[in-house]
Amino acid sequence: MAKTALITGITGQDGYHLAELLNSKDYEVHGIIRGQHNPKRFRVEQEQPYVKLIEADLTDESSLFRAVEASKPDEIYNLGAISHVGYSFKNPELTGQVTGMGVLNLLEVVRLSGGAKTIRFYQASTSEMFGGLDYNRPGKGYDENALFHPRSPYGVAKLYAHWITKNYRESYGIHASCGILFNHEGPRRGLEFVTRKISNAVARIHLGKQKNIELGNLDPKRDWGYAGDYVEGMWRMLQQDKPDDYVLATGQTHSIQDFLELAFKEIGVDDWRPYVKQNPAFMRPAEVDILLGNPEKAEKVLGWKRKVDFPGLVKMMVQHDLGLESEYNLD
Ligand code: NDP
Ligand code: GDR
Repeated sequence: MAKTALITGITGQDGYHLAELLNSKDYEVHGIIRGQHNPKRFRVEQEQPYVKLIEADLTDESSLFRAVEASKPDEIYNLGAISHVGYSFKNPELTGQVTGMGVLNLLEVVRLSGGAKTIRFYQASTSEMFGGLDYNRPGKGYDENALFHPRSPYGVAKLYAHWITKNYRESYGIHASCGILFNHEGPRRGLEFVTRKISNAVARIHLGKQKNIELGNLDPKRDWGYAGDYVEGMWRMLQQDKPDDYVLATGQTHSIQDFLELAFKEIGVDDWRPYVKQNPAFMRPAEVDILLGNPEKAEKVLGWKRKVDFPGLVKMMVQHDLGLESEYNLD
């Protein structure tokens, strides 16, 4: 019989890819959308008409209760969050409420609605929980047992969410798994994140719509993969007999300068430096210098492996934005 899934964060990057994947597997897909007038509703309705939208908010437990009642899910994927690290420094309390306490709200709904033994739960944990300081540098890559030292209100909220999910698994026997996902990007990435900001600016510079790009710190390194590959890993976690936590990563790390290098090469520019201006407004009070993941457990247990490599990812994003920016005048 076809399964039913409830996705929070349906309007986000991962929500898009996961809904596509589950629909291709004949799931009935429900998605939580927030706000009295969410401009992204139109996008979902146009592109993914199979998604049944339910109005709710992670900070409003009764709304989540109604969403679970209405959808009767076999699987819940909690992707909703304040997800921008820089923004979390400006709105730390809101971040705590949505990204941290929102997860508790949803887990309580699973438990109190009698779903502890019937609903499988995925929590979107993150590599931002590691932090990358001198005493816990990644070495060969952070795995599931590496030390946590979050460096932002976002990372701290996610760490609470991570542990409360594990706690509900241990306390109430909920089939709840945390995917500790390293950065994953793609053409659906929000323009506020550095990779998409660069790919979009490069396309606009090429088309003469923009002269340069303002960025913050260019030195940090990230383990960047493709979002379409990562949602497959989320799904696989919930198909296991036993719940557990898994790192999804590529096992390679690259700096923002590496990303700039490849992105500008895509439009035939060898030296990107004249086009990039540094603006302190995009710097963070505390930075995560280096992230590198070790996906060995997911590869072995889930049979998961990323398909798109770093050059392929940069190319995909720049080519997408060249198409988009040539077709539409978004100014
Ligand atoms: P996005 O920022 O693209 O999407 C976030 C989603 O959360 C949006 O749909 C947003 O809705 C929703 N949301 C925000 N606030 C609330 C709220 N109060 N109630 C309900 N929904 C809300 O994130 P991604 O798709 O990139 O990431 C998905 C999840 O995975 C997030 O939890 C993120 O923190 C985590 N993650 C992401 C990684 C990545 O590299 N992409 C890596 C590791 C973890 P709206 O459109 O209305 O704002
Ligand atoms: P990150 O992604 O913080 O890793 O979190 P982001 O793309 O925002 O930043 C990556 C690195 O780039 C540096 N940077 C800039 N970042 C942004 N956004 N804008 C800039 O102009 C800029 N200039 C330099 C940042 O300082 C940082 O070092 C993402 C999110 O998706 C989280 O939700 C997720 O948990 C983690 O990835 C894994």
